[in-house]
Amino acid sequence: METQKYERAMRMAINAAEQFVGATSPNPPVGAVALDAKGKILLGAGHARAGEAHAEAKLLQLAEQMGKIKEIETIVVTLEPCNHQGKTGPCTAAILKHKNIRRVVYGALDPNPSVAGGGAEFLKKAGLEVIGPCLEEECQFLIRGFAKNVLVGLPWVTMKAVFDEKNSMIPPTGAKTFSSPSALTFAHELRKRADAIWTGSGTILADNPEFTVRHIPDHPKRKPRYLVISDRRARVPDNYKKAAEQRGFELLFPASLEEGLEILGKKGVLEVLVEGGPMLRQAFLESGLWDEDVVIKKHSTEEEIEVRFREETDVHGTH
Ligand code: AOF
Ligand code: ZN
Repeated sequence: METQKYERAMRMAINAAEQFVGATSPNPPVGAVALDAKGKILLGAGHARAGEAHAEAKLLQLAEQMGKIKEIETIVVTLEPCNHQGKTGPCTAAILKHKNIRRVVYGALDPNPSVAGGGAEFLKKAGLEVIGPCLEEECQFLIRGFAKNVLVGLPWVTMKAVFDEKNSMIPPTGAKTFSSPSALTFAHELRKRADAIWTGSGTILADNPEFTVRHIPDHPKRKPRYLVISDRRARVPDNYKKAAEQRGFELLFPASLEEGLEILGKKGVLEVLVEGGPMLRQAFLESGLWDEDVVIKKHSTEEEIEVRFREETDVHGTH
């Protein structure tokens, strides 16, 4: 298969995109790699945040700066290049400007209904060789939050829970409760990729959690994350709310799970991380409104991480 030739480059493009998962909302994370005529990888780039250059546009800017633009024959990109004038110009035009670029390999078609199919077709009509999808499942999985948001208007819901050896749930703050630093790092990576954290008043009253990304560097200049609090009895004290806002959160107090998710969807949130106690966890599990469940099981000296997906959830983002 002709796509197989490009899988290594596509993996690099996926890696370039992954760096910015959690920073791009409401845009998808996208990565691109440039190859020369011999198929050698010249450079890669990822889309850093909404309003800034798309992955392909950034790749071309970098190539110009590095004096490599004329060497590019192929662009390998995780998402079909856009063909619309949005916050930035169309990537198709940016690519066509350089006559030495003869081929575009894409990972997944853009699920955005206003963009889908347009870019790949347009480039084909313009005479480029367009190859794809390549590593489609991986590329769709990369943008699962974006796909869910543009198709059903809701964010991807990831639940996180930590259980001890007796199968009882450990408070979501995690600090000091982990035996290995890697589990703590993992927990903060989950936060880093989320645009919102969802918790309950019980957890706040019991643990006074910070919900910040501290054990790894957070995305620089990231816009404020939402902190959604299920607090039907209005028990969360004002000083917690103030402190959370000072830590950079925008607070939301929805009346129900449905309402909260709809608000987040409208705000362009791609992924929300649920970090609450057993009651909130149960409510999400029963509602069928979750997508991914990350369970960390603590043993005496190590942790075991299990990830499962809701059966009806479309992990390939075609919803
Ligand atoms: C790409 N490469 O890196 C991204 C794309 O408002 P704009 O101009 O930033 O456009 C956002 C839309 O463009 C977004 O909804 C998605 O369909 C596509 N994102 N496209 O070719 C990128 N981030
Ligand atoms: Zn674009």
